[in-house]
Amino acid sequence: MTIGAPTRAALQVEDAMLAVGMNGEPLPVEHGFPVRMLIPGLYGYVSACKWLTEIRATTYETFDAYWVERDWAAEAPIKIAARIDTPAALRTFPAGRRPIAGVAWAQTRGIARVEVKVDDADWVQARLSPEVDADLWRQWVLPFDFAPGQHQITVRAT
Ligand SMILES: Nc1nc2c(c(=O)[nH]1)N[C@H]1C(S)=C(S)[C@@H](COP(=O)(O)O)O[C@H]1N2
Ligand SMILES: [Mo]
Repeated sequence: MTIGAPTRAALQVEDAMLAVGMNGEPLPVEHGFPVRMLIPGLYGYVSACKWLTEIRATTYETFDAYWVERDWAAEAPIKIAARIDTPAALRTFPAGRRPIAGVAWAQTRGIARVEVKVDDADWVQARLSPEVDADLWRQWVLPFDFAPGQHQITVRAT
């Protein structure tokens, strides 16, 4: 495996690191023991090489990493995203009040707002957990009174 990251991201992104531990313990093998790279804000295939053996300073013109050879983008900043975790898709549950909830993330930028739309109703702002760090997921929740029937839930984050 070869994984190529921009030098400026490795040097300038706050918390870009070569990681040797996780949760106070040596890195687990499946997460890259003995050492891996980690750059917040970039997808794993362009930033997070595990089981590191070598770092080479080169250029995008002279070297294509593994996935770039397979036509993936050479540079890939993580896109803002939000996810609905509950209710799960296609589940059946009693009508009435229950939380719609999930997580949202936009590494290095942070989440300002999460809104939820049920069926054809207007967007409603969800409650957000406190921001611990712009690089971390935010949980969001919106209690909702479900009428009987089938519903379509959409989420968007800013
Ligand atoms: N050596 C090596 N490192 C790798 C990969 C790999 O296939 N081989 N996959 C990358 C991708 S695409 C991701 S998303 C992350 C996933 O590992 P993690 O869950 O430990 O972050 O590892 C990255 N580092
Ligand atoms: Mo990935």
